[in-house]
Amino acid sequence: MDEILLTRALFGTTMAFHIIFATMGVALPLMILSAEILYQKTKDKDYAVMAKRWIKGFAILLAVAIPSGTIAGVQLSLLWPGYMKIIGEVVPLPFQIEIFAFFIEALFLSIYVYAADRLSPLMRIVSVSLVAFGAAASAVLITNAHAFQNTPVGFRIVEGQIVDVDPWAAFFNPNFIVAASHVLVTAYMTGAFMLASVAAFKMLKASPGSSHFVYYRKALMLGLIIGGLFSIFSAVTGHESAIHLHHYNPEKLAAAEGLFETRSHAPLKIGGWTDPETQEVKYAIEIPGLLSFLAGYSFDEVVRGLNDFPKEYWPPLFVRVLFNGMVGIGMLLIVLSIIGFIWRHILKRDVFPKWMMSCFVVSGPLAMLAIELGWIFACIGRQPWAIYRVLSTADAATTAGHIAPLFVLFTGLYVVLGIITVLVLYFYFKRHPLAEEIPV
Ligand code: HEB
Repeated sequence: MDEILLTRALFGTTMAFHIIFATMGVALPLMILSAEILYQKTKDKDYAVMAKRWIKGFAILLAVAIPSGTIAGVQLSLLWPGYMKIIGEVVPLPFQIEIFAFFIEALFLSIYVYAADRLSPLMRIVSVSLVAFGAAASAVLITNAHAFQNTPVGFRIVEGQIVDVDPWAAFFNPNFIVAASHVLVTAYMTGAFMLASVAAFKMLKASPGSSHFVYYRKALMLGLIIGGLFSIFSAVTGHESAIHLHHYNPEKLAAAEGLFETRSHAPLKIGGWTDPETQEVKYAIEIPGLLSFLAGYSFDEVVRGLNDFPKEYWPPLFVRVLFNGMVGIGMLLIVLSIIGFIWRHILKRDVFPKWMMSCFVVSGPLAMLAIELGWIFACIGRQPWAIYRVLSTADAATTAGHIAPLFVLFTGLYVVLGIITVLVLYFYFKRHPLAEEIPV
């Protein structure tokens, strides 16, 4: 493997690992807040227990999110000096403000974790809200740097020098709002489905009708309802992201859709894979005109194809599979949460059929997979650029070499850290079973 590919693999592995914990770190406070509010409203003690147990899980996951995020930050500077030079000169703001967001989150988290029993109901809600706010702000700010890579504005390069810097223009780059909202809502969606998965798994082990079964069913429904709502928002913001690509990064959209010739009435192709030889998408279901319609709300909308761009600017064509995987999972989870909701709240059934339970159990990991696919699609689909049309990935990368041993070392570290996290979660909740709070 060449050094640049290794550098990308190393950084990509770090990000793929970090994003799991970052996502949970953003989403869990919202779930805890929802349980808190439900408890204050209904006085149903189950929800207080839920908030209490979720915050413990959240604290454990945050303990991995922080060091892995720190590794990501350090690797950003060490592996991508060319990139950090431009970021440092043009958009340092998101990284600087993020430190404050992190302080708010950490401060109110300790207040809530260690003093929840002594806080008034209002102060409990205020502190969890501030934890949620800090976490969301961090996610939005970091996404800001990613958005700048897609639509870099707020500076000019004259004879290799960066001039006319306007950091706020760079901060409010055209991709910012779209990307930040998609990242935020998909994180909330994923956290909710992750908790739904755990609840469904536990329900399968509890005897129907028991107090524990009822507790887990409440947790499952809370996860499904919030997850379902946010999966609809994910589709809306995802659709906005696609329109954004249509205007600002058409070769990424063309690669995602396997579109080679620029045309109006462009069809939407679902599934399949792109054959670069024949320039066709094989084994896809084609819906005539829909891509044009989705991109511009008119069948006459002209969507640009890959052949409009020099071949060295084409993203790898396999990104289509990543994109379809993400969209497919999103659609599936919308349907699943609607079915679950109808079954429980409209048909008023107390137990779910086995197949539905199995779907609930896999819903969380599936959503997390969609997060990974989304990030990989967004970043591989931007290739060959680190900063679109400004800095190539090759120019951004370090030339120091010796990446292979680092890659092996860090991958090993993540495997070990991942296993330890699962064990810590497992043993913590085994030592503190639900029976401690709610008699069977
Ligand atoms: Fe997504 C990304 C679309 C769903 C996660 N997305 C993305 C993109 C697009 C989309 C176009 C790219 C952007 C750029 O690059 O700029 N989606 C979409 C759609 C849908 C979706 C249409 C429907 C359904 N997603 C989804 C889901 C999830 C996601 C479900 C999870 C859960 N994505 C994601 C991520 C990303 C994406 C994480 C990365 C970031 C950005 O934004 O970029």
